[in-house]
Amino acid sequence: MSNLAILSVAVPSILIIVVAVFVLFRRKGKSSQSPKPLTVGLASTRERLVGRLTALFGREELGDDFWNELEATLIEADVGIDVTSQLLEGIRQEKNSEEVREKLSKSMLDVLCKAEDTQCAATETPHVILVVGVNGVGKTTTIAKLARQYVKDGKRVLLVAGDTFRAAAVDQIKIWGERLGCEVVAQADGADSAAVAFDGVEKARAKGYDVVIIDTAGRLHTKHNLMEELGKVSRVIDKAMTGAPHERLLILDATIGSNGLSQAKQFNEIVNLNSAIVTKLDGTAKGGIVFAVAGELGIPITHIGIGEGMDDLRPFNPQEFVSTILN
Ligand SMILES: Nc1nc2c(ncn2[C@@H]2O[C@H](COP(=O)(O)OP(=O)(O)O)[C@@H](O)[C@H]2O)c(=O)[nH]1
Ligand SMILES: [Mg+2]
Repeated sequence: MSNLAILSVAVPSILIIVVAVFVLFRRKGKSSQSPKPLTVGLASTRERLVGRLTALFGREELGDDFWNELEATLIEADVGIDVTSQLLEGIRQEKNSEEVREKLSKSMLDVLCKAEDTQCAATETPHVILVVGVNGVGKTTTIAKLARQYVKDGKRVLLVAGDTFRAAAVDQIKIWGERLGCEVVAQADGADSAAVAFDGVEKARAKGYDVVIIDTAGRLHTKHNLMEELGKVSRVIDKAMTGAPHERLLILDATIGSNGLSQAKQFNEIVNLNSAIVTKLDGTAKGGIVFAVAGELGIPITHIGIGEGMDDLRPFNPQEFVSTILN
């Protein structure tokens, strides 16, 4: 075969391959960039609640059965007993199911908005965020998702590998730092978590970072000494910058049920939580935990996690949340 013949076959083939690879990568990039709709992320909670409520609200008579079933539906969705009574208070005298539906949605919104009012605004620089929660709830991945949003907003973000309990945890946050282009403050595993946090905040102040996000070990809340250590981390950060950590953020896994609420209470006692992110709402029909956190503890929810993708962390919007799970 002459050189010309080889070239006439090879050049178009190479061109086709290059174009195919280009198209494939563009597609991949696009699909990972398009955020999942909330209706998809909350599909299980929505199906369960909408299904049961539609059947209930279709009834003519609003007798004891109706109220008992409405109460059970909310409790089974992890809204919690206290918040369920709070939601139904002032509605029980209603005779018309359409009115009940409207008032329920309004009181759900009230519970969320009341907590939302206490949301901490980033007024100081650097804005220091201490992230707490038990193992596996999604702390480190949520930190990466949050950091990415701050970076998109043009902020300089410093990550701190405060989970010094396991070497893998330090590596995990370093990898995220590299991917996101954020610097990571870390020491060898087994180092004192409070010392790493102190270094991180000092560095952020000296180098003019806008946001510092501190990862911590997912120690079990039942281990008293470990909770104490978390208290120490928080106090040491305040020494590095008075008033910090400004945001004491709890990451809560929606799939663990009512245990989540008792975890939240214990973390709250130690670090005085002022924000929460509920993750894995895509994996449960019990999205009512959001109301329990806001209503029982008064902790504002800043974001919700509805998937493993980088874009599956959404700023929490009470109005949108209530209308999605009820309609
Ligand atoms: N389905 C789903 N998975 C999540 C979500 N958030 C985190 N995860 C997953 O939860 C697992 C544990 O996350 P990791 O950040 O390592 O938890 P950590 O131990 O608290 O730091 C990982 O596989 C994450 O991808 C979410 O909103 N939805
Ligand atoms: Mg982690």
